[in-house]
Amino acid sequence: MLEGLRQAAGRDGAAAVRLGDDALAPEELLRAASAVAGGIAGAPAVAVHATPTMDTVIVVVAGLLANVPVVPVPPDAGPMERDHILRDSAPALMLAAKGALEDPGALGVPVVPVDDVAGAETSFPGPEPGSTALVLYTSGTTGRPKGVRISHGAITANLGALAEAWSWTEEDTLVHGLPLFHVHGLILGVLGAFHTGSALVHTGRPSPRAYAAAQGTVYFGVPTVWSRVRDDPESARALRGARLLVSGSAPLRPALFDDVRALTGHALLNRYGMTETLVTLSGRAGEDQTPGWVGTALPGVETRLVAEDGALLPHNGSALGELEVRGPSLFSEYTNAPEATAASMTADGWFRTGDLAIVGPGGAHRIMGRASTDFIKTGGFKVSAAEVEDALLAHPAVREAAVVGAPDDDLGEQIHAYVVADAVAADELVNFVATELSVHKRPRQVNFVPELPKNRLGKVVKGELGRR
Ligand code: MLC
Ligand code: AMP
Repeated sequence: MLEGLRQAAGRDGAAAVRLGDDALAPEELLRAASAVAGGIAGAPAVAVHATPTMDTVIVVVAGLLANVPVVPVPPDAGPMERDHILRDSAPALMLAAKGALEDPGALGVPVVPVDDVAGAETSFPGPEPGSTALVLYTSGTTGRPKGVRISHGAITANLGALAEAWSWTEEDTLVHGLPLFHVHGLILGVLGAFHTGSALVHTGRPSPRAYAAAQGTVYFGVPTVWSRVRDDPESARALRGARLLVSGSAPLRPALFDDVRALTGHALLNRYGMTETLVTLSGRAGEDQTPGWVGTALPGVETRLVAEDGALLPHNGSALGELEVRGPSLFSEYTNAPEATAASMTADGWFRTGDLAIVGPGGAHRIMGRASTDFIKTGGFKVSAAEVEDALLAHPAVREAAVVGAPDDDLGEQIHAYVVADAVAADELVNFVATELSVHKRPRQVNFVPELPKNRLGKVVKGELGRR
């Protein structure tokens, strides 16, 4: 998976890997990473405080070299979320830039500055394809995020398929500013560049101006990023010289697709993925992109539609069912949750995505919604309603809480909370969640209600929230 980076290191004039204001030549990055690899070799896992910086990239590459699973921890994760991740993944240590963490002693894991772990450069045998490369945390329908173990083989297979689908080569310069603790920004957005050998410019944050200034050939964004590019026409027009603009991680509205095409001259290529499956469906570079659709299965991927009674549905462009996928890029298991792993898959290896889809006779897929209202996609981040409800309930003034996703032009969905509470300001609850969990999990609106609508079994009827 680091083939492209290794080849770039041997090439005269290969572009530096850029993260914000930091740049390292490919050979310098490999040298720094193999020194860290020497220091972490043999650890069962290491965590990294996953800021969008070169340090994070060095630690991830070091883990790949030393065959040590890396657990990227969202840098803004508050105590409730971070403690869960660290307890669940049990890393030997957490690597972080010097001074990056306020109270490292409180974490229950030794925190070591990335510079201090560097040992002698060491060379390692290649990893077994089935061994875990990364453990990424993703929100499920239940309270706490689940650790998704992703193997070296799954990543390599997916990046190979994407390179083919997107004609992605060492001639490209990939630009994005997505977080380095999820599939999109880290696996596609960093390891994808290292697999293909393309140059990489990470803009720190995905701002339209930074995208415009970067002069790349391939750009990645979640729909919220593209909606902000659309709202900054000058920056949007600067992307006309690019080769490919890719959208993923959340539904892309046809109106946004049209607006971006009018400004940039590019039809956004949509692709569909999940932390547990990596990217499974995608448009192809050089072919027509159909707004509202997410493309066809990548090489090696199979899909099927399943009705509520378990019957298989036809791919006729109208039958709607749950999408199941199978292929080489599926995750290995959830950490410490064999029941959840078993429930997510059929005995013959089909993963239940929880997304509702239709499939056209030519194999094009359209995502129509999802089977559960228990999670929210906001700005491309998946957020468990239950996790936010638990955080709200941890506030002493809150007696009951229910959280839903409300449609929003910019974020796709916004987190709205309905709470039964003693006197407390909405802002205080928003800040409480932003501090205990990650900032993007905070409610954007808090509605105080005298009671929550419930059915006869006492379960909150979320469909009735907001209607009263
Ligand atoms: C605001 N801020 C607060 C706050 N309110 N901080 C603390 N407490 C509060 N109450 C601060 C934040 O810290 C941040 O500061 C700033 O306000 C903006 O935060 P935000 O408003 O939450 O961010 P926003 O602008 O809405 O973010 C939009 C976005 C982001 C597009 C940049 O949503 C994003 O990065 N999305 C990408 C998600 C992603 O990568 N998903 C892929 C999942 S993988 P500061 O200083 O930081 O600016 C997957 C699989 C697949 O789905 O197929 O890809
Ligand atoms: P995550 O767990 O963060 O990996 O989110 C995966 C979910 O994001 C999928 O199950 C879908 O609901 C959604 N998703 C990802 N890509 C797309 C896309 N291109 N269009 C619509 N939804 C998407």
